Amino acid sequence: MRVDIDGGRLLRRLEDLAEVGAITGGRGERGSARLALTDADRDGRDLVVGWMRDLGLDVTVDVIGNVIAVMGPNCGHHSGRAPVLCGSHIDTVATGGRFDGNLGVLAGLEVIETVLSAGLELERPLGVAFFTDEEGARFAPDMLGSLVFAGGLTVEEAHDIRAADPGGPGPTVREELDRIGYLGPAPCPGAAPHAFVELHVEQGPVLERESERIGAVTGVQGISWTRVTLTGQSNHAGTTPMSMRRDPAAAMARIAVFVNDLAEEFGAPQVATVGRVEVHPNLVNVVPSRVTFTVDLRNTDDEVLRRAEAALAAELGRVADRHGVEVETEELARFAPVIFDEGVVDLVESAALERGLAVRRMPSGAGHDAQMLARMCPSGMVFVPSIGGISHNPAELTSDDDLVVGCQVLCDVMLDLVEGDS
Ligand code: HGY
Ligand code: MN
Ligand code: MN
Repeated sequence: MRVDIDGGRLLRRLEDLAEVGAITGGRGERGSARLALTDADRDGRDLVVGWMRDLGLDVTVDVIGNVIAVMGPNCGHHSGRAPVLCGSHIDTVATGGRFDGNLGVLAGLEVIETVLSAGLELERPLGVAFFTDEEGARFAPDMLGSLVFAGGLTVEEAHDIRAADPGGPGPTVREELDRIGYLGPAPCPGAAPHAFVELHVEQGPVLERESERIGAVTGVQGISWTRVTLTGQSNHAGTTPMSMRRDPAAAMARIAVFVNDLAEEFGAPQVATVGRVEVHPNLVNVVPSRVTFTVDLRNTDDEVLRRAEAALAAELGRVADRHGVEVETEELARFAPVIFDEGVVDLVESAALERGLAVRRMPSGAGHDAQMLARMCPSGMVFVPSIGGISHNPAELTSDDDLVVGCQVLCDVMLDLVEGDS
């Protein structure tokens, strides 16, 4: 079964949502800042839930704030069967683009509106979801909402996570869900969908470099987030001889270089990032007393990722000894690589080819909610190119044509998943 989506309507909704928490980049690029469970996230949620309700969808909010909207009797669907679900997230990093996550949710809405307007009679319903705190930038780990939905973390544990706000720790997930009005009644783990598909911008350089339009995503690489706290002794920057110092900033710098060199030595796809650094007391003429920083390590091969983690742990011990500082580490996220359902990957590839679109099978460098839904049902993803491979940056950009064809492929795959029923 095939039906053509309304690309203009999709693009308009993307623009409207981008205005919520709108920011501009260094060169005037337009992005969005809607950190999880902030007022901006609430406003974005309210806008999208309004669109879901306008379509007559059955909208449920669960205990971790995930919002699932499914075709039901109010829009003429009566099968009551498990839905073919799509979706992603609408929370962003603080310097977010307009498409990361948002595309997958609004494309899902577009697919459903197209199917309803065409009056298609389906064997099972379509649904679209947005999951809480996919980014993990404010509340670690990332993909928090879909992890709880899939039963990978208890609601209680998730509710107690505190915000890594400046001068934090900040409020808990539960307090913030309650404050923004999204502490919902629906239980987690949630009901398993029949299948799940996520459309997402690639956020990397591959599709653009290879001049392909669609990525049939084969899986997601492993993710390891560690928060490291090094404690030394604050002292006078002018009077303290180097031999007397216990300087955690110098130690942190050595670790940052170490993980960068490690990734280069291991080679692609190993990556390493020190993305967040907090120095105390952060003053020009004071040897710091404490430095807290994060290390993000990723690899498609879990065994290699474990070697990288072990190398980091060993180096932390050596550098701590050298600088006379204490080390504390906390695991913020640890997800093994995920392989998507071969049948869904095949459907993405064949739907793209049927539309005459150059397509490639490829792993995802970024984490996504689909990797958590893969614990519950056959799941997969559709990628569209990111111009310049840039993301987590207001400069994130995908052409209108690619946004629209991505949505069309999502529509085709979802209808194939409905029809592929036994
Ligand atoms: O960290 C990630 O890969 C995703 O953006 N949450
Ligand atoms: Mn994303
Ligand atoms: Mn992201």
